[in-house]
Amino acid sequence: MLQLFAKSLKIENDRLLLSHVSEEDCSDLGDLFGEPLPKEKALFMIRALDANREAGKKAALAVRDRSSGTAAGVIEIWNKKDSIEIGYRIRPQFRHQNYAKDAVYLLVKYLMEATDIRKITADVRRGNEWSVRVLSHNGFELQGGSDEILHYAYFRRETDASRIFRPENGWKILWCAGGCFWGTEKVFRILDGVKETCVGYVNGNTEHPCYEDVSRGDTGYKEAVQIIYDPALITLETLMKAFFLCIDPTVQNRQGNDIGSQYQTGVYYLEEEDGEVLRRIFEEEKTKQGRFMTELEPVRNFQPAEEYHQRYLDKHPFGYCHITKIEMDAVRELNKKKVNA
Ligand code: MHO
Repeated sequence: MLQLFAKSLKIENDRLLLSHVSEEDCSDLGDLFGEPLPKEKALFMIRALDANREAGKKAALAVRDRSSGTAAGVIEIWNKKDSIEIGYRIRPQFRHQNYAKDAVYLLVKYLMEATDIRKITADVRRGNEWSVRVLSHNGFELQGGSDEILHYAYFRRETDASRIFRPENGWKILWCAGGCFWGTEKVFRILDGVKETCVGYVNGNTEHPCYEDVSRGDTGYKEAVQIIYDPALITLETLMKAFFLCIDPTVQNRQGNDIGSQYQTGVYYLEEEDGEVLRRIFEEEKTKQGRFMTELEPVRNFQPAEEYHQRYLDKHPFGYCHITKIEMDAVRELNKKKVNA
């Protein structure tokens, strides 16, 4: 696990400053640049970086391996007009240990908590699969590019419940957590009357979760699919039939091979009238099981997941899916039954 030299990083007038240098930073920076680094020289370097950043150029931030204390790499930061751009260099011996992933994770988290920056951009040379993985695992999305360069961007995530999408035209909305959301989304897209789906993180306790956060299992977020449906074409009862055909409600914080609180099953609703119908359905389901662990709650917040998770199994037909073909076929059968039947 890495640690940011957060003490060297200050916010002044909404700008990032690397103004303070401790003895400890000096040896880490020296180690990183491969030479002993006296405090004066470190300060000079940092001032130069600050001046560069002030001039709209770049600043840098070192990251250190917490257990060995060794400097692992440097993150460079460029201030831009409406965003911040980052780059990073990680020492070769740390490249195979997810350090860059951790470094970018910490930096994004730090910037989102300590500043009101809304967008972070990063460019990657085409073919640099390693960096593409680091960025996409941290919620960066591909924005375009040229023959040589790919442009990635991270957008500030909003989780305020008041921002929850409210469909119009009489369509309705519901969130279902059925374990890994790749398979759950596929299930609901089978059903006639489901107009739109979006995978994401539901009812958690942090401000701007990304996949990395949620995978750590301590945010309270569940992987879920947001379902927008036409109630004239499909009822809540049918949606719940599909849901219970595919989940195992007897286990907690787990579905199939996936274990962790992000895999907890649950149904989350917006309107109290839906809550009433759902409670009735849940009571009936409970009588079918010896143990019943599936949650039913009003929705508090929902954060759409990164683009690469959306319709994942369409993008990767042989990708991981915890729901079997037999279950998918049983869901497909529901389309043949009449609405309200
Ligand atoms: N077992 C899968 C789960 C992915 S899911 C989006 C994996 O570890 O990749 O949680």
